[in-house]
Amino acid sequence: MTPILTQLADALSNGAVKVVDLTQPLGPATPVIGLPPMFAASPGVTIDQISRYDEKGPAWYWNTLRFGEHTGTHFDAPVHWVTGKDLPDNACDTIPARRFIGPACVIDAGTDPTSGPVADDFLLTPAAIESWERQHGRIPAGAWVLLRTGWSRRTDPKAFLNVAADGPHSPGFHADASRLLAHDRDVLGVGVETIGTDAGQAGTFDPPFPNHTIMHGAGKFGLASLCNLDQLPPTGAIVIAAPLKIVNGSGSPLRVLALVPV
Ligand code: 23J
Ligand code: MN
Repeated sequence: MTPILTQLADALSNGAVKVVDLTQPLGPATPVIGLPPMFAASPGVTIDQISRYDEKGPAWYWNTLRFGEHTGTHFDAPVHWVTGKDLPDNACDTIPARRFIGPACVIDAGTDPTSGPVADDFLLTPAAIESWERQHGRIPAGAWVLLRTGWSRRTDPKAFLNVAADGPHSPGFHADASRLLAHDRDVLGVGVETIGTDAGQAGTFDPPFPNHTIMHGAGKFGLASLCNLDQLPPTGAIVIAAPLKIVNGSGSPLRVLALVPV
């Protein structure tokens, strides 16, 4: 009997398992979330050169980075939200590393027969989750639930943020869907292709930003601005999403990798 990780190493080298990168590039062009003007804004990315094989460092190249914790493809820790502020192990440096890895359940918003094609204000409902489960099986405890909307195809930042006079419009979760996933399925967290894990209009919902409120209040995580979800099967992939070990960090840009059987 071949040891399980030797099997994995063999599968990676012979192509039976591929690695899919679910991460967007992080740079000055990375879009940042816009909040109503009474709230403080998160800065965009700046990358300043320290040296590049020059008089400031003749044999080395390196940069100074500046960005908000919640920039680009990033992780949301429970401490990010007021509902998760007093939970144990709720920050980037204290979450047990075991909780960064789990099976992926990929829910395609565009193929749900009851909702039709993905509208800008699409919300995943408990009924859509239960319909997915009838086809693919029950979402296991400790899963990453990834909402596939195709939103990452919006490469123009204006279309990606999709801000109208009444605020941003982008898909997300109905509050009852977040409750089902966090409380009844005990997921690790949810991942989305949009700028944040709440719908664009979620500031107007009851409660405001219900996915953040419910997920983080239950000690669950978020993954925002994912891409390449179309390369994942509905079940069968493993997702690794480990944030930087920022002391008391509320979140972090990260590299999100999926191991996918071919
Ligand atoms: C702060 C306030 C509202 C939201 C967010 C941050 C995020 O989406 C985030 O990146 O966590 S909706
Ligand atoms: Mn965030």
